[in-house]
Amino acid sequence: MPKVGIEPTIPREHEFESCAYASSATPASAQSIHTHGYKVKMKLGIIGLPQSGKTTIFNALTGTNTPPTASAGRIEVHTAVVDVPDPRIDTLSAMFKPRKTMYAKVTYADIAGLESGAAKSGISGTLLNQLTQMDGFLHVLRCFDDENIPHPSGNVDPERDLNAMESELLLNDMIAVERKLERLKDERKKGGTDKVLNERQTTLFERLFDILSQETPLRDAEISTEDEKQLSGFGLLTRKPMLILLNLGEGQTAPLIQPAHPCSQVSLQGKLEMEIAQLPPEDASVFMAEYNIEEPSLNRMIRLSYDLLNQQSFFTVGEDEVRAWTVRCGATAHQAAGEIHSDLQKGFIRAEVVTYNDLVSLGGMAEARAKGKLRLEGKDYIVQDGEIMHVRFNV
Ligand SMILES: Nc1nc2c(ncn2[C@@H]2O[C@H](COP(=O)(O)OP(=O)(O)OP(=O)(O)O)[C@@H](O)[C@H]2O)c(=O)[nH]1
Ligand SMILES: [Mg+2]
Repeated sequence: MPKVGIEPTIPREHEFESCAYASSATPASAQSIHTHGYKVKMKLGIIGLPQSGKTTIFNALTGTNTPPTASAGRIEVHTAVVDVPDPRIDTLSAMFKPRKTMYAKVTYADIAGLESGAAKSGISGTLLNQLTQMDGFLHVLRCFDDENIPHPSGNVDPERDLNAMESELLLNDMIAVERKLERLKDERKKGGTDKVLNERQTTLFERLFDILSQETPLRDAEISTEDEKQLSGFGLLTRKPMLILLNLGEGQTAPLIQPAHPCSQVSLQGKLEMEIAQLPPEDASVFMAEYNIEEPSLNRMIRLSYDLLNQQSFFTVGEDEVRAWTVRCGATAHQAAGEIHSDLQKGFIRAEVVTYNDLVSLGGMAEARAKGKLRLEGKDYIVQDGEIMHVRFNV
């Protein structure tokens, strides 16, 4: 049987890099977040008002201390590839004792603070360029009070801040949609363009404009897969999924936030989480035991980020490597194979599939096969979260 001889280049854990852009320049290079061979699939932009704790959260995610994101008229964006903690991977790794263990990954970008009510013309070009490239947002809401750290609006009020930011994003989308409608109108006047496409897009963007006029974010709108295609590359901000993160002070309980448009929420003590992340692992365990913390809340936040983007994991196991791969929910076995390697997709014959629970309770692939728990699935099989897959292929 052919062997899979792939050695993807993989980033170091928590690898991050920073890119600095002069605020006047169009950052063409901002398109790519290099991760040394690792395909960046999900980029979550950390957004929020100035001084809400974005960099603190970013530092908690990376266990580092990064410099500030805005200084002397420059906008800096720091990105980090972060492992998605998954106890299933830990168990599989203990079972197979592989040379390498790979978790699924999420990429976070620490983006400079957004001022609310910035300008009637919308968010500035450089910042907007960054935001449109994200697949979703982690919206940090300041809940901690600290008289030494002034709040840009004078006092702490997370619900107000949430609404202000939503309005900002909405306004920005309205401007973008309006401009698109104007361009479509110009095209119609000039003629010579694809009339059917123009009509289709005009209907779609007029509908989007109506939705936005009612102050409804586009993520709440029903948009057909066909129409969705028209929007790809358009970077509408309120279309992107958003996870709200309540950044609590030490010992503070999470306030009740009732967003006008529901979003997933998670709360954590950003500064405390950052301190834990910066400790050596032994000290972190002692610290967590003292504070009665079972697991850093950050882990929960990372898992929620992963779910937010409609992603799921399937696993490959062996002596060489135990690894979580990321596919969107609803992906087929054929697509999942392509995630591992294009040869596996091209030469796909069958996938051997076993559920995580069966594999763990039976103790190994051979045992699962003997008990008839290893299913043979074809190209169109819809992969389920947590399944272990072995692709048979021939190229
Ligand atoms: N007391 C307290 N201070 C915090 C907490 N989280 C963040 N801070 C402090 O608040 C200040 C701002 O935090 P940052 O993480 O730099 O905020 P930011 O959102 O990145 O700010 P900008 O990049 O300027 O928009 C820093 O001095 C942090 O130490 C918290 O939970 N409690
Ligand atoms: Mg910052």
